[in-house]
Amino acid sequence: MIIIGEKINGMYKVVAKAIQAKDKSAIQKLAEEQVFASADYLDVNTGPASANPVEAMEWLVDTIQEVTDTPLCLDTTKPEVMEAGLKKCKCKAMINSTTGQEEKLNAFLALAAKYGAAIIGLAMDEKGIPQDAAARAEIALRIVTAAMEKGISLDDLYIDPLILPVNVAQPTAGHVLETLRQLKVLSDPPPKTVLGLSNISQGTEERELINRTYLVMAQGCGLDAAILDPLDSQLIDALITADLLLNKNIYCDSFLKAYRKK
Ligand code: THG
Repeated sequence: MIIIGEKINGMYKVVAKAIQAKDKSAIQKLAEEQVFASADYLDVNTGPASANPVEAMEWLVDTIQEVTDTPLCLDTTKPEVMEAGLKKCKCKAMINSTTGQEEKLNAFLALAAKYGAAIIGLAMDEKGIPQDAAARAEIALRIVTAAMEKGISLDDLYIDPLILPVNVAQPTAGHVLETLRQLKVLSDPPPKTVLGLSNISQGTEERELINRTYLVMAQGCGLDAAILDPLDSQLIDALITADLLLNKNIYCDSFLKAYRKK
């Protein structure tokens, strides 16, 4: 499982404040903690309130790269903010994200090709987020085809079926699992899959339990990567255990210790 640390997101008050105050140490601490806790990538999102998102993205990328060479997953809907971040990245980045909407898809796929970046494609388009698994898979197929036309390797493409909070969109949890299963038989090899796990528990009670339970269910359906909170150690232990039970890692008595990446 590829772990993308979610904590450097202006959605969090500490991060929004740090961006505003240009407080490097607050961001660098979050970067180092997540890397220590097994993150393979760090998500970088300036947040909804950022007054100058281009400047904020550049500052975040520079600030993080001062303390780690862990690859970054640049999380913005704006092509100009994405390109500003990509220009600064020293490692191969991940673009988070495009949708199936044609204009957007073309703009972001062009950036992926130009900068040699991986890219996440959300299973939504100009009509919004689809109701069922079949409609999600159809948009995913459109994104896969467009990426291949642009010469982007399937290996660099991650499809996100888009999970929503269980307290407002309960049937989505099942639709997303079904989409993950369908994507696995779309092609051989199939495109990779990713989820923004914490979405599922926004505004609910027992957030950590919901995140942890859903993650292992999604792993059972073939999920390849997740944007999640790596500082939740019980979540990481569940992830490692699910990978073991899926025969992705070999059992040894100290499997938790052995498969924690740090
Ligand atoms: N897919 C993709 N990218 C994504 C998402 C996705 N990026 C953003 C998001 N969804 C994943 N990241 C988060 C980060 C934080 C939270 C949820 C998802 C979160 N934040 C607290 C909250 O809203 O309750 C903030 C609490 C605070 O202010 O401290 O839950 O789906 N490709």
